[in-house]
Amino acid sequence: MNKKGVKPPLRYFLLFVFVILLLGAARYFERLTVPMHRSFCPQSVVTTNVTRSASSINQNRPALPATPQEVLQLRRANYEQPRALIPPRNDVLTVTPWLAPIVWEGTFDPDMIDSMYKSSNITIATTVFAVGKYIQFLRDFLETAEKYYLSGLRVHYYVFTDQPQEVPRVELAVGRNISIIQVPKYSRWQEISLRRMEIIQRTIEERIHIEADYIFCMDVDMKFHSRWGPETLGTLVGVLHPWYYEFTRDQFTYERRPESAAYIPMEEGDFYYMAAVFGGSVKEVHALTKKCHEHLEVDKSKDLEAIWQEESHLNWYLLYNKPTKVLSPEYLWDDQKGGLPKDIKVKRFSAVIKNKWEVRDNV
Ligand SMILES: [Mn+2]
Repeated sequence: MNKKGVKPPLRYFLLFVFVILLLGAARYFERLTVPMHRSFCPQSVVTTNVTRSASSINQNRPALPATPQEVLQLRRANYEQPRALIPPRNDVLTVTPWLAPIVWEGTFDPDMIDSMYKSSNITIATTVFAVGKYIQFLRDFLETAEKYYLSGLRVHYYVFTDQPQEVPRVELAVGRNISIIQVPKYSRWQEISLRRMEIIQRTIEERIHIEADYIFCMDVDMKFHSRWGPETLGTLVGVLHPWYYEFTRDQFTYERRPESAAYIPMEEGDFYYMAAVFGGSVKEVHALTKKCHEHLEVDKSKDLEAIWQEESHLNWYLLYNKPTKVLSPEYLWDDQKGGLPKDIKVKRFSAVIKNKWEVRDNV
């Protein structure tokens, strides 16, 4: 018997067990610390970034509106593969010569677009003018917008009216709100149209540049009929006029008098855009409304009024400042055109049929 009472083989065995336990413990602590370190660090960096950018969007907005983030992320998802040699539509133009997409049904994946914008944290300002008898269109506009317009995104409506008390109460979805802004009533509808650019410009400077990332300026005598999604968002957005998209440039009703600031010569022009909708980043729409307002003033000082008021100036602007996205007439139809031709697969937004003698104080 050994004095210490432990036989040498057993001592070696215990030493062996001790070493094994030590190695195991080392492994265990390594697993606890190293991978945690690896995964925790980058995550914390990402989290800080997200927090910082989110708070800078909400609180520290620059004095001039910034261009919204154009690169959006899409997590792993199943969707139809885009094929380089198979165009989704071959009956319509889907891209301009300056490479801006023209948005038609069938050219985009609505589910993909929705999931890309779902967590983008953006607000879209939407202006409408409900002045004089045009207030009667506001309820339908808002109710159908709540059904189809940029669903699931934050929308801030700015209703300009001479009768704030007549603005209908429409139930708004979460994340959507409405501001009512009083404007004077003008005697001629052309004057309302002429003043619109100035009022939008001023409201962007006063508050919209803080309150939104994108903006759409819309006519109120309109209704939504189906999806108007974030596929419409872009830096500068124009919409093809439903009555002119088949015409050649010499047939467009551009302003043709060289004395006007809206003048476009016969041999120039891409499309005829309808002023019932224009939009883009707050910064670009600010530049647009400022320039159009300036040109409207220049014309006014010469006692000139462009043939289609602000629409003529909008067309001048979009000819020399190319839109980054063009919306097809699906996004701006006219109910007076009757049934849809075969190139228009869906009516998303349209001008309601109205009796001009009933809604206008002058015809
Ligand atoms: Mn209209």
